[in-house]
Amino acid sequence: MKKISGAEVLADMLAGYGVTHVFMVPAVLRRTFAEMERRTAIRRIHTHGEKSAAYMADGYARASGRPGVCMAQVVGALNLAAGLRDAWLARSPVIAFTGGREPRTKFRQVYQEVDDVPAFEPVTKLNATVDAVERFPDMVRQAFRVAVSGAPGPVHLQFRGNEGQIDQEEAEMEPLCEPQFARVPPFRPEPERANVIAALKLLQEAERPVFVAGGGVRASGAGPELVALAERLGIPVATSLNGKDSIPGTHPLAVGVAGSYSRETANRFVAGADLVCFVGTGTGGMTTHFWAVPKVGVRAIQIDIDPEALGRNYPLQAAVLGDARIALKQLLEHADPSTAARRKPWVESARAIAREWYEKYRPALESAAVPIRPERICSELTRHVPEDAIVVVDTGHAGMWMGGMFDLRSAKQSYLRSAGHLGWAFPAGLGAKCACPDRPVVTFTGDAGLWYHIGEIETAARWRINTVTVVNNNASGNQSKRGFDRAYGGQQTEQARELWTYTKVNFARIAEEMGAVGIRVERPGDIAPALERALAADRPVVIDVVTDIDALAPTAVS
Ligand SMILES: Cc1ncc(C[n+]2csc(CCOP(=O)(O)OP(=O)(O)O)c2C)c(N)n1
Repeated sequence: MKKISGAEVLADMLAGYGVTHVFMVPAVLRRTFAEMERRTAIRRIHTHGEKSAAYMADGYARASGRPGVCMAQVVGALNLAAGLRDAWLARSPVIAFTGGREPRTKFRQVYQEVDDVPAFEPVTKLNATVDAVERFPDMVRQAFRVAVSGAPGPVHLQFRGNEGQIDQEEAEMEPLCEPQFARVPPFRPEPERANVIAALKLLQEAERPVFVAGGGVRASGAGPELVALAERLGIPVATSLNGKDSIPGTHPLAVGVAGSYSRETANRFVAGADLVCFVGTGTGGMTTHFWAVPKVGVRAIQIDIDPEALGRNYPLQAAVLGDARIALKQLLEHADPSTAARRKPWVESARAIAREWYEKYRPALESAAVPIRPERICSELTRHVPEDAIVVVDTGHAGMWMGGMFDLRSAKQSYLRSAGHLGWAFPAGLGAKCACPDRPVVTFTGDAGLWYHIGEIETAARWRINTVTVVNNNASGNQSKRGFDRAYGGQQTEQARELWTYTKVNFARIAEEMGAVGIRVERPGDIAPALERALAADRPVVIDVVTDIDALAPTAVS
């Protein structure tokens, strides 16, 4: 076998696994980048921070199901690790490469170096070092295998040398790839038949059952099977925020997002169920409003690929271990549609509750107020986001507004949300666009969210990553208002506003200066034309919507 360098192996393997973009701040694995140029078509997106590079890789991974790759030299490693937190929480297959310590200079106060490996431990499924160049092929294969297998998640490989200079060394190596592990899911384990039958019996006998679908449904591509089963048996569907795109919000059986950043009617509906079937959700605090919706003790079924998730928070009547799509398909094969008759009143009540919600919120959704109400932005997005769009949403108020007030209209639309980190959405949207260049990407963020990684507007413009970013600009992080009201015993002082307000800024102008298109919107009637213009633009666009600082999203009901 011929000797080749680690750089050649790594470049060939990334291309072999179908990686189209890597996201990083230089300088790391420099020779690998030179080999990428010589040997592959991989785009090397250099960003304005390692955290945003990790978020881009995360958006890339969530949009496509293919691992997103991000990198940092040793001094940026912990910035990168910080960016893996959201991917870890959302179970997103991100692969992080960093430069690391060199045995010859360890423990000598060498420039920029600390022991970074332990910091990756809580946010990775695999956290390993590559100390001998011969190990490139098997360690890279293991990185892909672990990232996409079971419940997916981030992995970290630290390459020897502060910039990963080990990549210039040579050995006899074969850059063998395993295409099976190039995307989620690599396997579709079949559940045990007896468990499927037990779950089906419970669903068919129930009078008021509900599905709660999570991000595992997206990872498995199981949305169509879920909707088909719901239709066949007459079972309404609520989702977690991460699973919002399991069913279009406009579907007659959709009751909306349950949990904390939710739609109140979804919580009321789930709370009234006599049987809850969780599919691909970790039944975590956000999905269940801290285990209040539904209450622990409700009759429950769970379908998950992770055996440790089954029954973790809700004791189960039936547990189904396996791939969500396969499990739902098997349920569908055996389902008896005649049992749907007993759930007719329950399905009717789901429709009634949905109508009731629209009537209650219609004034806000259609509000002509200036400054603009965020509900109006959500409703404009419901109507005007394209049929095949990827919608990317930040956390905090952005998550609350869009979780509760925005509806997906088509099964071809995707919804990706921050799992808790403010500032995630804008760079994640850029990553999503890199992974799916033919689909429109529309990002919704608050101004505090945009500030985090505002420099990446320049990255988007430089690389022509043409996303549309809608900024709910109230010159504040006003989700914090209620919390500070409480902290001040009910009434904040004037000075307390220093803690959550910002300078009024025109983001459209900033965007223009960085090479993007900037559109400032001050009247609600101008939102739709702005979206239309933005979606047709040949550059990234920031739509700066001036909104009401006093608008607070409704809090979850339980
Ligand atoms: C990394 C991180 N730090 C802090 C928070 C807490 N946090 C949640 S929402 C929020 C303010 C959000 O402001 P903005 O994005 O402008 O939206 P608005 O509330 O004004 O609608 C903050 C600070 C967080 N979620 N993530």
